[in-house]
Amino acid sequence: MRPFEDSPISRDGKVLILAYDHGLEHGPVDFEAVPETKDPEAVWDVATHDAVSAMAVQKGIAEAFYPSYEDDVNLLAKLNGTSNLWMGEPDSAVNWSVDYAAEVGADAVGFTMYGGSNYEVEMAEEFRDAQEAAREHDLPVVMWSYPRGQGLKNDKKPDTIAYAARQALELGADIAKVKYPGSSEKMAHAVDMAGPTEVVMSGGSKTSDRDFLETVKGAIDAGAVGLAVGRNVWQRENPAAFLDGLEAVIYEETSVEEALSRI
Ligand code: FBP
Repeated sequence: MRPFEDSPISRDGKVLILAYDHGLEHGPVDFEAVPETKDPEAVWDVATHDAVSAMAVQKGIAEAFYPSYEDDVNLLAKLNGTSNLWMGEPDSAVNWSVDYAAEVGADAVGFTMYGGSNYEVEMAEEFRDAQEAAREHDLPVVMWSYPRGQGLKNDKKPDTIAYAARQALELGADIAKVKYPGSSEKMAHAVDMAGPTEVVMSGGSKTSDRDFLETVKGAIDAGAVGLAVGRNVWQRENPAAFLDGLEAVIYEETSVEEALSRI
């Protein structure tokens, strides 16, 4: 395993993963705010922004578009994913193998883990196979660590999020992507529980420029190395301008006021 700072998806030890898999996870409804973003070709250009250290996509989008962007964008192959049409207990189909992702040019792999789901055991076993194959290819592993399922009434409880961060460490992820538990102090507890596994904040549904930047700043101040974000970039009229603001908060650790002035 490479030290995190040498990982292809780290920029000076920080990370901004731009996620473009919401068309699968949530469906076309997510494109309604800014319809141009339904076109994958248009969004790859946004991913060439300096702030973006990796673009997370599913197999079909990678196969169709990554050959044209491999010199300019780091590919994070999101290995599993499920549509919002699935009504069962949380689960996520493994849609491509690590070997195939590496062939397509992946610089890292991502995997959703629903701790607490009735399918947790099967998902952990699938994660084991993916994590060990990723080690063979020297690819960093990002776990979307989302406790979710019939036994969990509140997946944003600070203790639940700290547990999610810990689960990512124990199962061998290099980076844990967790929800923001509501304050910088509570996020710091999750970062603490993750030990050597780095933590990034999960974006979530769209909020105002200021609210989102304040949340990201809270995560960075807590020791998170960055952010994995989809809707809070794609559902803005000018995604590149908002990335300027995120770049300031994440990489330069500026104030929110300063970041807002760059948008
Ligand atoms: P968002 O910032 O829009 O939440 O997207 C980031 C992401 O990780 C995507 O990869 C994925 O589509 C989404 O979160 C899934 O999260 P959830 O199931 O909570 O909506």
